[in-house]
Amino acid sequence: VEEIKKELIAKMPTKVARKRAKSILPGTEVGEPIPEIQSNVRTIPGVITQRGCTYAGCKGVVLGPSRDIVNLTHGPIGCGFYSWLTRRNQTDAGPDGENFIPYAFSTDMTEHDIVFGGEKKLRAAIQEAYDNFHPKAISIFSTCPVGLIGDDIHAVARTMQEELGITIFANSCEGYKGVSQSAGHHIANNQIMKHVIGTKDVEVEGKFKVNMLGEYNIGGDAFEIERILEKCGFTLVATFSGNSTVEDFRKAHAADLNTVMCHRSLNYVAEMMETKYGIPWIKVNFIGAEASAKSLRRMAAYFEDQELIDRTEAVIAEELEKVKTVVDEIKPRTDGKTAMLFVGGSRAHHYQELFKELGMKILGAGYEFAHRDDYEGRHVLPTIKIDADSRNIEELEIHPDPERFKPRKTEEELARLNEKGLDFKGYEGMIGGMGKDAMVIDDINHYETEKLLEIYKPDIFCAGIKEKYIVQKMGIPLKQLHNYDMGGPYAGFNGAINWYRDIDRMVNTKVWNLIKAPWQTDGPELEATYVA
Ligand code: CFM
Ligand code: HCA
Repeated sequence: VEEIKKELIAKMPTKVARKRAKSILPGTEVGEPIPEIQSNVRTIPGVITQRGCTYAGCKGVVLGPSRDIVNLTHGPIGCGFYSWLTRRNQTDAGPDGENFIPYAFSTDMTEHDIVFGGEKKLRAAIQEAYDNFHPKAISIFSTCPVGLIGDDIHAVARTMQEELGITIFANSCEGYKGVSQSAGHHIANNQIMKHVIGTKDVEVEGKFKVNMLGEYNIGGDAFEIERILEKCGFTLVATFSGNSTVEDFRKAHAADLNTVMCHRSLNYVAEMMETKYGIPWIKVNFIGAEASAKSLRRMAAYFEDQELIDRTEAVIAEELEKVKTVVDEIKPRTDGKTAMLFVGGSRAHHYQELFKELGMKILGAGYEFAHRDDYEGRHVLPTIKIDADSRNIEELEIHPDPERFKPRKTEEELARLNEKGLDFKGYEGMIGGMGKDAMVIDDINHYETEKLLEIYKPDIFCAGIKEKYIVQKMGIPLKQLHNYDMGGPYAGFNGAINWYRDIDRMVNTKVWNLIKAPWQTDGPELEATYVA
């Protein structure tokens, strides 16, 4: 790995090479000390990154999947248009339910508004959305120019909320606000925490009430998780934010356990909800059949109810049997094949489970915008240095809610359950256990991607739409781990089966190697010589 790392950075200018070197390192064996990796820092200007912007993380990722909130982009039309429906999150509003996901709401800011201010236009847009749809809530997102001209979107939200009598809140999530999407997650989650969660006190039926945090229903993942939870006997109060409604968010404080799926995008929400309402949280992972079974067992153990535990075991046994039949059929064809995954802030780790179930080897992996805890484990949180960019993102000060704070378990109960493997507030990072032969790279850039492909020639590469066609032109199949191409769900047990079948097809087809790009057969269309 060290040799390959040298080769990766060899042609970079010295300063760039020095910076990139801190974001590239080998994995470690289980139990070995985990080295520090540089992450959540600015991408080097001029480098082609996989990352997106803060607005994308705020509007596209966190609030976008909520179906009955009108998500209104305040900015030039491109921002709203290009973030329209691209993330493949699904929702089940039923035949008459409100579903605004297919719409793209925008104030369509123009030069005139940039010069004279856009607040009037924003007010008019909120009024128009209200008149046309009478939504329960409207959420406003500012894009880059709004921050530059200083429109006070929060003041507009406040006055319009008073006027219209519905929930209206704003997110100052200008694209440049943070170094990546991750800042946008934080901005959105803070506003949901401030304006929505805990705003409706109702009795929620059910003995075993849970929330699912960090599950966005890409390709229908949340539907599969809902199916499994219901079968086991859990009551899902709210999912943040796949297949969700604003009413679910409002009563989320009624749950007795928070389960966190994508910890990158909201581990701090779980923490804030524990402080404010007394709900403990555990990390779960429903990517991978074994990981799903383990998560369900821990969830059942938390409630300490024998009937729930037995029923959960029965569901796991039944589901794993289906899974095993498919693995037995497919694994002989995928065993020993190799994969690389460079995506997001949690999937590059979660999906290693599914590859391992097929006997495949991970040559390298990395996140786009994760923080050190996602690589090294949650225990490093106190040692993470807060830089100017992180300081830009508001940290809410949360106190126990005077009426609603109710510890679900005593300290002794929590300690006892922890000993049983519940591991409250814990999660492991990606590096530990990847093995010293594997490469870990944060915020991989395009040049490094091409080099890695040349060196390793993996049987499959996982990334996003910007990488897909370039990788395939190099003769290597690419699986999109963001939108799943047209596949999925991949979560839970049925999802695992879908995954095995799709990956089997992809690593065993020879089509990408048979195709030659025109410049590989006929030579380049244009030729030139560089004269210094
Ligand atoms: Fe969490 Fe996500 Fe991801 Fe993420 Fe994303 Fe996504 Fe992703 Mo694309 S919230 S960190 S910001 S799991 S949109 S559903 S696929 S990069 S790995
Ligand atoms: C985002 C959304 C994205 C992009 C996916 C991709 C998603 O980061 O703004 O680059 O293919 O999952 O849709 O991550």
